[in-house]
Parts: sequence; C-alpha cells; structure tokens
Amino acid sequence: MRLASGELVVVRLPLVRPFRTSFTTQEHREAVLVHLVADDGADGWGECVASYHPFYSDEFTATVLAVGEQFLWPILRDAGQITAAHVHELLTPVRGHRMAKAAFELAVLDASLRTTGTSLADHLGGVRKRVDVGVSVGITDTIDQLLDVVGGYLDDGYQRIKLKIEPGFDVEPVRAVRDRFGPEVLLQVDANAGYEMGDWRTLAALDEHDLLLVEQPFPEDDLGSHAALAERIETPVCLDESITSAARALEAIEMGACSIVNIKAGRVGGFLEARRIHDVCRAARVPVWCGGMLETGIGRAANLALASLPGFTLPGDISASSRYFATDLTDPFELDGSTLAVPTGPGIGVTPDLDRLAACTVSTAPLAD
Ligand code: SMG
Ligand code: MG
Repeated sequence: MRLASGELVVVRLPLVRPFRTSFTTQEHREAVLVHLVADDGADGWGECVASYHPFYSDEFTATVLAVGEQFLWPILRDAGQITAAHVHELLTPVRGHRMAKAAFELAVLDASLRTTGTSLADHLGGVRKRVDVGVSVGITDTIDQLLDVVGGYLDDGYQRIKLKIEPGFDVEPVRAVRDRFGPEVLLQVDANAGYEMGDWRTLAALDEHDLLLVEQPFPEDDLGSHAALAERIETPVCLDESITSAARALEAIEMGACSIVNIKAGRVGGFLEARRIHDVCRAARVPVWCGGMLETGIGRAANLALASLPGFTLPGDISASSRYFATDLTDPFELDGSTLAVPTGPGIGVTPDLDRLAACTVSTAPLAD
C-alpha cells in the first residue's frame, strides 16, 4: 500500500486509581495514537506505549510527536509502495525511538490487514482464542491497602498478581499477600530497575514465597548483574526494560541474565520484532509473556493478538478495561475467568469510539501528503 495522510492524536484518560511504581506515580494515561490513511482510503490505528514522562524509558509524548512528524512519517510517506514488513527496516536510519516506530508499524499493519480481512492474531501466527491474563498492582502506602487492592482483583477473577516493588516495599508486602491469599495465587514482582547488586540478599529473601519470577531488578544496561543474581537466587529472573531487540534477548539468554522474557512490542520497535523475540525465546525454551504499558483498548487489542502466539505460556499484563479506565477508547475488554478474548476482526479488530476519542483528545497533529 501507499500512505497518503494521517494524524498523530494525543489522548489523555484518567486512571481509575493512581499507579505507583519504583520510578513514579501515574494518575492518567497519555498516549499518542498514530492514524494512517492509504491512498485507496484504507486506514489503520496504532497506539504508542510511551508515557508523558521519560522515567520508564527515554521516550515520552513530545519525543514521539517530534520524531513522528519530522522523520518517521516523511520516510514512510515517501517510500512509495510498502508493506508492514518493510517498516522496521525503512525506519532503521532513525536511531532509537523504538516506541514511536512500533506505533507507526502497528498503524500500517492495521490498515493493510483490514484491506485483506485478516486479523493481527492470524497474521502473527496466533494459536489461542483466549489468553490468560493477570494484573499489575502498584505500590501502596500501607500493606493493608495492598491487601484490599489485591483482594479486589482476585474477586474480579484475576489469578495472577504482579506486585510492584521498590527498596523498602518488597519482602513484607510479598509475605503479607502470600499469607493472606494462599499458595495457589500466581504471584510475581516487578522492580523496574530499582535495585543494585548490593541488594541481592533482599531479593534472595523473596525465594521462600514461591514467586513465578522477579522482573527487572537492576538497570537495563546491566545484564552482568542480572546473570550474577540468577546464580544466587531460586526465583527465575525475568527481563523487561533490558530487552530491546531479538539480538539483545539472545545475548541475555546466552549469558544467563534471564530465564523468562517480558515482551512489549513498543519497547522493541514493533510487533514483528516482538514476534522475532518470541521465536528466539521459543527456540531456547525460554517462556515469554506479554507486558503492558497501561494501553487503551487500541494497544490492548494488539497485545492480545501477540499474546496468542504459542510461546506466550505465562499470563500477560493485559487486564480488563475496567482495571485502567472508567471508559475505554474502544468497546471495553471484559474478563472471563482470568482470560481475555483475542480480537478476531480484521487488523487489530477494534477502532476508537469517535465520541470517546473526541472527549479524550488533547491535541491532533496532521501528517500531510
Ligand atoms: O498495562 O497493566 C499494565 C501495566 C503493567 O506494570 C506494568 N507495566 O514495567 O512492566 C512494567 C510496567 C510499566 C508501566 S509504566 C507506564
Ligand atoms: Mg516491567
């Protein structure tokens, strides 16, 4: 297809409760939506996972808008006939900005798959109609508050709980959740790089609580410390921020820095690179699961397609719409047990509700022909 025009729409949706991590507290989700239109009129949507701040990664709303308008859009517009498979390579001259690139690739995928009537899940090689999902629970002021929040999610049906941890909020909350809710709850923790190697004994103290994994304890460029930690603790080490490409995933696995990988298409530059990571991990018998970035229904639909691939054997951070927003941008995603349905319609299978989109829009920047 040949791209003719588009727009970058910044939306802001209040979260139903603030989400505190080791790096910041978020009260709303701000996202750049990439909307692209082909010369035959086909259009597609992609959601950029970047936040309004540069605390999880170096990308944020303003960088996505700038690189999108000034570099990514002109490259794709001027490339003539393209397919989604070309996007990653076409955008390679632009260094970094993987979240912005992923959103453009997703919009191209959505538009082109709508033309052929194929769902993203089928296109990627999905094998499941429903996927197991979990919920990521932010840091709370008190352990009692945490127990209330976790109890509410378990009542909702979630069977896998991820607790955000930071130094000073780790072993005690994990112990409290285990003691209150019992051994059958699938429990894991995410440190968002909040620790250093000197803290390894604290992380080792988590071993007795039978966790599925500990996610990204150390800074993203420090694979060596993750490998050293993995030698010293029993809980499997999972990487999130560190895994930026299939090559990096292979490197981390080969050096023993992780035995489980969190895949976020935005963090790795696109859904096709995410699939390559899935393939690399599957060949190495490393389980993967789909991470989340508080996406609206647009990004969540695409994540569900990714999570339907066979190597995604652990529940993803893909929760129901109600965990995030009073009203989502799309038809709401609703839990059935601890699962969500993989969209079956063409492309990502959802579109923004136009009234809701208008109500959430902060700015719109046209992408001209
Ligand atoms: O989308 O349910 C979700 C949130 C999952 O905890 C989650 N994501 O490091 O894995 C992670 C965090 C990053 C979120 S910061 C916006
Ligand atoms: Mg994480």
